[in-house]
Amino acid sequence: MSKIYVVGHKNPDNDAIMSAVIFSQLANAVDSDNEYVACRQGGLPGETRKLLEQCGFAEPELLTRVEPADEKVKVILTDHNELSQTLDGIENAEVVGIIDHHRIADVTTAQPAMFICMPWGSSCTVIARLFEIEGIEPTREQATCLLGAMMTDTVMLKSPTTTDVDRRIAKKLGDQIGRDPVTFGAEVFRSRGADGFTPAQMVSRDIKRFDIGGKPVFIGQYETVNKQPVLEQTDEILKAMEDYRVANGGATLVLLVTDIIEEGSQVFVTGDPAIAERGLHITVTPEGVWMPGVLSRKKQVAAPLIAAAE
Ligand SMILES: [Mn+2]
Repeated sequence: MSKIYVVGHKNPDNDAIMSAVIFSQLANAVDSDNEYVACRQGGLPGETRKLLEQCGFAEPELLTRVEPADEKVKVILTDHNELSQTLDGIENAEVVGIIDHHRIADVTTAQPAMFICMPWGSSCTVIARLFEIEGIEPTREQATCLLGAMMTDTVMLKSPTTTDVDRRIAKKLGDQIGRDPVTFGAEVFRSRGADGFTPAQMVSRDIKRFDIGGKPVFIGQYETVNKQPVLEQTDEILKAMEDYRVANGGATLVLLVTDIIEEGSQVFVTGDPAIAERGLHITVTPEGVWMPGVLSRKKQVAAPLIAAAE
């Protein structure tokens, strides 16, 4: 029996944690030859902590780096396949699987591996589909966590990353737990402890590093149900962005303050603005640029930045 650690990306969001927790449970149910252990690379988002508590699921173990060993540690990565978002020392691990919904990036494996990546709204959608394929009905608690992560990752099915598969599975899970998915999703968003964050936390709580045009670019996203009180702290936010960028060696830092009710993002940039200006067709200003309809970091910000650098 080998232990296989299942872990989402750095600066975990709800989907990164829930995909590791629920996939481990599914894998333990179908594969008795191995033991799957859910892990996390950082602190739990507020809504994730509440959902896990409510469902009686343990907090995943903290795992941030892999040390060299005679027998390599086995890992499955969820919700990412970018080297810049994965475990430190990943070269010391054997990546036996990836479950994701992002672009295919730069994590490589030495051996054949399970690689399940679908262009859907969340990694938890992919996992809910795996339950269907395995012919296993998720428990009420599993359905609650899967649906919660689907709703935060798709901004209650409003993000352009949302597909018909997400809508179908969200309805099915919602029916199972007796909740309307969007109403339930709004509750999950509110349970995050909205707007109790410092500017430094707004910048760093959900930030991803990308290597774009050979340069390290950080893209953070802070989702809120009311952007106004956040924007009143613009000066402090810009300072926190610049502190984070310098401390982490970024060339550019882009922060989206996403208003999920108004359905758009105020975009702030520190460091070299050229890549953001080219990719997003904006002129960067200190007060930020309102981009209506921009809800998805992946599809509406990271992808055009990467495309503009090619
Ligand atoms: Mn995700």
